[in-house]
Amino acid sequence: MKTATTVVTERTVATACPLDCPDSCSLDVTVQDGRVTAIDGSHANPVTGGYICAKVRRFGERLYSADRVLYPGVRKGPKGQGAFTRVSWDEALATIAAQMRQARDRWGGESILPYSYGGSNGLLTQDTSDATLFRRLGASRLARTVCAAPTGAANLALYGKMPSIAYEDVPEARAIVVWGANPSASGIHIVPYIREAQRRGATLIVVDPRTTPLARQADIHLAVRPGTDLPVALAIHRYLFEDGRADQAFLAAQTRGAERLRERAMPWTFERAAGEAGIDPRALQAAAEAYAGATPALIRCGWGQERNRNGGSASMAVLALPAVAGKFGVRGGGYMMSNSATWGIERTWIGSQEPPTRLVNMNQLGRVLETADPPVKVLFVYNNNAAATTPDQHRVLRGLEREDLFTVVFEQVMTDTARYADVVLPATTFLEGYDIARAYGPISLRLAQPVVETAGEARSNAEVFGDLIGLVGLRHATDPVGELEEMLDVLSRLPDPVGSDLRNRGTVTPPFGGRPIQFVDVWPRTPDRKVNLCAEDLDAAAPAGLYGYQRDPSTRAFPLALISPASERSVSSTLAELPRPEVRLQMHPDDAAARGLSDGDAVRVFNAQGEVRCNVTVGPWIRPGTVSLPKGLWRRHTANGFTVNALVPDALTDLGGGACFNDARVQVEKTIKS
Ligand SMILES: Nc1nc2c(c(=O)[nH]1)N[C@H]1C(S)=C(S)[C@@H](COP(=O)(O)OP(=O)(O)OC[C@H]3O[C@@H](n4cnc5c(=O)[nH]c(N)nc54)[C@H](O)[C@@H]3O)O[C@H]1N2
Ligand SMILES: Nc1nc2c(c(=O)[nH]1)N[C@H]1C(S)=C(S)[C@@H](COP(=O)(O)OP(=O)(O)OC[C@H]3O[C@@H](n4cnc5c(=O)[nH]c(N)nc54)[C@H](O)[C@@H]3O)O[C@H]1N2
Ligand code: SF4
Ligand SMILES: [Mo]
Repeated sequence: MKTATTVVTERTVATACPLDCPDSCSLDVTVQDGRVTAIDGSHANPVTGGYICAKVRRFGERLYSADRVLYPGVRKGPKGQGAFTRVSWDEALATIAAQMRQARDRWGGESILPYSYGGSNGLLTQDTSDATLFRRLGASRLARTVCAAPTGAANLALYGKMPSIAYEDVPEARAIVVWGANPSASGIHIVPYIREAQRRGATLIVVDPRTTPLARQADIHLAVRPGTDLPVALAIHRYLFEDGRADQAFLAAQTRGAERLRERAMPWTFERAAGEAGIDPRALQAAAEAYAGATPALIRCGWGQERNRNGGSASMAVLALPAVAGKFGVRGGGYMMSNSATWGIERTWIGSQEPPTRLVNMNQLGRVLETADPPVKVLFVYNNNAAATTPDQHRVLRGLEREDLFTVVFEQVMTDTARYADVVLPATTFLEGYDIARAYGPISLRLAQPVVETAGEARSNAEVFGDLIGLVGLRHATDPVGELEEMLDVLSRLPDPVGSDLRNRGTVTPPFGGRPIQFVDVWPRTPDRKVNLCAEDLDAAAPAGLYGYQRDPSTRAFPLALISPASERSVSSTLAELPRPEVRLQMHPDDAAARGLSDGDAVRVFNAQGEVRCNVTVGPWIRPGTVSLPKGLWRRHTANGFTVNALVPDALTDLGGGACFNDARVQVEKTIKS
């Protein structure tokens, strides 16, 4: 007989969210009888302010979902079917080690391709023992370009990735330009600060093809055609130079290359740029005047404008605006881009020597799997869901279907990519292991610690890659063994007092109280400490030269620009597996009318590369000529099992080798029921 008493133990554990989101929230996780029952924001990180996004509040559902990978498995049945036979860790790892040794001996180390990106995005779960393993094997190197490559190249060239303005200083600004960012979904904790600035009278300008929540509340919304940010930003530069609004003293003292930037901006009058962007030239002029006339003025640059053929030069032109307009040197003035470089953390723990093996651009995975020589024989995917998140989905899937390819996928849940594995390995989540969460919006570093026991037989990256180093016979006596040792090793290699503070307090006091003023507290980290407005190497690398505009690739057959912005339902494809409302293509009423479409109709979105079948939602929140599907969908979310990346070309951006996610061209038509 059952007794009537149940003992419930409940505790709250403090940790941090390391997911690929700018905010890096501090969390309080409630655990009841060993299971996560609630996840909330805490006040440990002041920017978190006690609240978090709805998706991570649901992370517990992911921990215990039917999608979770619980045991190692080897494939049974055809690739992609997702059927696996459970095996022991020993057997799975021995198989992988044997495949890697064999590939290296027969085809050379470069036939092994590690494939990873943000995953948990922490400092421990990437570039630690994984890097050691693949370097020692002489594997192909991966250029991690799927995100932030063009903005990163721009921020590096201009400012040497100088720390950005803090969220807390946003309310000081009198003008705020939100350019290619939708923080209402992608980094929610900045939004109250922007609203506070507006309450204090700041002008808000939003540059985005969609009417995002902030665009709705903006004084000026420039709904540009995707890929036209470059002429728009250059027109503002032209105005600054031509109207005597450029800060000549600042330009002379703190910058190089201003004259060349001016020359390249000259052709772009407001009228011409607005024509290219499909916006009202008067609105563009008003935006330029509002920005030039306000002090402090702040630009929050996002990633939307980087993901097209002009994305590198566009990001350069946007980020160069505060230098030309003289907006630095005051609290709340300057720019915000990724703040991840603020701590100056070099990954010294993996040593500086990288073998000069071939460098594979991750945006061209499908192409590489089909055509590389020597061929890729072992693909090891971790911290990534390539089948859903990489351009040219059809080609990626064809590559993953290759019978002579041995694919390992190390995953928390049975993703679209994991279904293609020959061996699948279960990974821990950030609630089941250690990590170091580094924000890239606020300036914050925080320890994430295990909150609950691991589900099933899941293991951490540190443990698994550490074991594989041993199994392929490449262990050194000094290598850390296991997750905790790896963690302590990383902490011991971080500069003082970062490592010791993280160890002792779980966090670090950021420099300048986390609120640096640009050109007062922090300065460009370029070699000559100046802002390089027209870097020679980038000028040589860009196909049309730096600030050179490449025209819209629309054709009569495929006239609509397709974009795929971040969705509040997921972080990239992470958490997208949780139940969600039906996914729909967003379309402007004019485009719908021209195609005889009404809200809710079933459509095919197609181009020469592929097709996506889903329903359409028609409304004015997107500009005419542009359609939108969410980023991060799983194949199960559309009627035909393909997502937006089936339509995205694997072409690269002008700078940084980035992905052209927002540069697809498509046609849309009503699905004919058969
Ligand atoms: N909820 C949630 N949060 C996330 C993520 C997520 O997937 N979901 N992803 C995380 C990651 S990995 C990143 S990199 C960041 C991204 O953060 P954001 O930069 O905010 O993300 P996006 O939504 O990709 O792009 C922002 C906006 O750019 C617009 N846009 C598209 N094309 C263009 C263009 O050509 N020009 C201009 N001016 N705007 C354009 C889109 O309509 C969108 O509103 O967010 C992070 N945070
Ligand atoms: N169409 C389109 N596609 C896009 C974008 C877009 O704007 N449009 N945006 C791009 C951007 S900005 C980014 S950053 C990429 C992101 O693309 P991905 O790098 O593929 O990121 P996620 O989809 O979040 O997948 C990360 C996976 O890592 C797993 N993971 C997390 N932590 C760990 C761990 O500790 N160990 C292991 N082994 N696995 C772990 C998670 O379960 C998850 O499935 O997507 C890109 N794809
Ligand atoms: S995803 Fe972003 S907003 Fe959500 S909990 Fe993590 S850091 Fe905070
Ligand atoms: Mo990203």
